[in-house]
Amino acid sequence: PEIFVERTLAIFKPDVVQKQITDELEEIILSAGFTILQKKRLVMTPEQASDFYAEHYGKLFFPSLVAYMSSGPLTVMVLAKASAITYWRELIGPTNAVKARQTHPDSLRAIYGTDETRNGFHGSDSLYTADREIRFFFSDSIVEPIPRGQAARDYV
Ligand code: DGI
Repeated sequence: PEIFVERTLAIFKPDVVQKQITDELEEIILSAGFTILQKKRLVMTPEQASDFYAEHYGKLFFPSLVAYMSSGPLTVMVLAKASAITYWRELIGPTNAVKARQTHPDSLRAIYGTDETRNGFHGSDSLYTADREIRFFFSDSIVEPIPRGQAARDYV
C-alpha cells in the first residue's frame, strides 16, 4: 500500500513544559517514529491563544482555555510520519486527562496531563487544521503536501 506522510502540529502545553520533561517527551516522539521537522519555545498572548482556538469562541470553557494556553511557555513542533495526524492524537489520548487516566492509562495526557482544561498536549485533528496550525506558528514555512512515495524514505 502507498504510504502517505503527513505533518501535524504538536504542542506541549504550559503544565507539561513546567514539569521539565521535554527531553523525555522528545525521546518518546522519536521512538514512536516521528521526525521533528520544526520546534520552538514561545509564550502566547491571550489574543494569540484566542485566535488559535477561535473555533471554541463562545463556549463555557473558552476563557479558561485561553488563560491556560497563555499562562506560560509552550513547546510547539511540526511532526512528520505516515498518518502523523491520527497517530499523534492516539498517542496523546482523550481530551480530558482525568478520563484518560481511566480509559487510556498509557496515553500522554493520562500520564502527564492535569485535568480537562490543562491536558498537557495538542494535536491537529485533520489535514486542513494541521495546515492552518503549522502556518499559525511557523509562518515562514512552506506547507505543501509531501509527494506520495517520494519523500517517504526521508520521513517515515
Ligand atoms: O482536540 P482536543 O484538544 O482534544 O480537543 P478540542 O479541540 O475539542 O478542544 C480544545 C481544547 O479545549 C482541549 O484541549 C481542552 C479544552 N476543552 C475542550 N473541551 C472542553 C475543554 N475544556 C474544558 N474545561 N471542558 C471541556 O468540555
